[in-house]
Amino acid sequence: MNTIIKKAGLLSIVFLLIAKLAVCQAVYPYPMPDYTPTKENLESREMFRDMKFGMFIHWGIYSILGNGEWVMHDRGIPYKNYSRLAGFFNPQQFNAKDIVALAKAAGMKYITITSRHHDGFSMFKTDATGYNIVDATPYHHDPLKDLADECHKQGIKLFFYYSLLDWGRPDYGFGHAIVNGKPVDADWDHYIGFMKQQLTELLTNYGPVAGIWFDGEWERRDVNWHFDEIYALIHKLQPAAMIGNNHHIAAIKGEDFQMFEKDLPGENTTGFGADAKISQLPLETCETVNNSWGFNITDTNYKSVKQIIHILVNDAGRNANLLLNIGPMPNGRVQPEFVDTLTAVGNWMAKYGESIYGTRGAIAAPQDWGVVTGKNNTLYVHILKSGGQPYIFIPKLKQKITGASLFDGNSKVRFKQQPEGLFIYLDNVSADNIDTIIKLVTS
Ligand code: FHN
Repeated sequence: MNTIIKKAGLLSIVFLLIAKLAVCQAVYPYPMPDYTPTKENLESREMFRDMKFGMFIHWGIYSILGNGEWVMHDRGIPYKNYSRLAGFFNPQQFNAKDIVALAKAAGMKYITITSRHHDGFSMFKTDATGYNIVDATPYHHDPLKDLADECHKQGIKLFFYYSLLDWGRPDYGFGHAIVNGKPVDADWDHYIGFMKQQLTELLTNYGPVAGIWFDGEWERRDVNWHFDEIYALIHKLQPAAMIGNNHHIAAIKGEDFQMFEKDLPGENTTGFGADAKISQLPLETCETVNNSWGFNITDTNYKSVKQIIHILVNDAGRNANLLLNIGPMPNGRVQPEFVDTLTAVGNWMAKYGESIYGTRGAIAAPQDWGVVTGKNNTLYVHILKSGGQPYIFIPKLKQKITGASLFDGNSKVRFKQQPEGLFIYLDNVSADNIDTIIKLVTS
């Protein structure tokens, strides 16, 4: 009898584990790579978690129109007319050294740049199409090469954003009906081959690439994207490179990180996150400084420095990175409003980065007042908002706390630990307008 109960118990544990895995990993109807992450890849994942803060760059010929990267689609500009923009794209003032220096000044550790967005224009030298910055513009130069060289020189990791969706290529067949997993009157197999050629170039010609950031899968859910071949190709060309796919669903086998667009992990303010169950992979939120990804000349809806720091801290507390976007202008420079904000965030990071970089979150559930991060035997309590009480409470803290002090000035802070959690008393704590950080020592 006992053995039967034990067996039943064991079976239900196995069942629960399978169910839990299923919740975190999306079931994809097409073949997926039989992928076991390599040692290099696992190291990249930890390094990614340590970095915490990156720069997203949306830049393309659309910047000329100053109305974001969706301008071709939103204004219904035919591909033929839109492609004329290439003829006058000449970003003489693009300076990779300055951009990388700006990222560093902001405290960012990596850059993710659009190599090709949904408009289909390749911002790098490619033999797969003439519709690229070297062959189709008067600039005749590859800015991604400059950026890669500069990133390698200045110790910044580089990821390439790559759009799966293409609004213009006939082989993609945008807007065509999908029958038997392929768009009709298009050449889907050719399109897959085209992407493989471009990804091979990106992972061969630019030195070590930290990862590929896919986007656009959501445009057609019912085709075979050949992720089994595409992901295997990337992992074969650069085993340390990480793969993320902004498909807004749970991670799929072969992916190495999971991103959340304009939401903290687990939130769904955008409507994208309904099916995006949080995986065990490294996590990332991508956000804009104003409301636009690509350069937008009328969007002055700038987030404050405090708002951005709060997103960054809230992400860290949830074990996620922040990838903060800038959309350079058509001349290649970054607008001064972004430079100011990034520099101010960088000043904060220079002072308080210890409580962010290299930490892990999800130590305690996020609270109304803020979050907890931690590394080694220190926990950092980030009080972002006053709860109106002379104390804060961290429920169910597993670690035994032996000391508490204010990050600024190191003065001792009173606390009381009991089975339900930890009380931290704020009577002698002068609140910081952005983030009051209390350091806890664990035994
Ligand atoms: O459509 C894109 C959009 O232009 C932008 O690139 C963002 C960045 O996360 N992603 C897509 C929408 O999910």
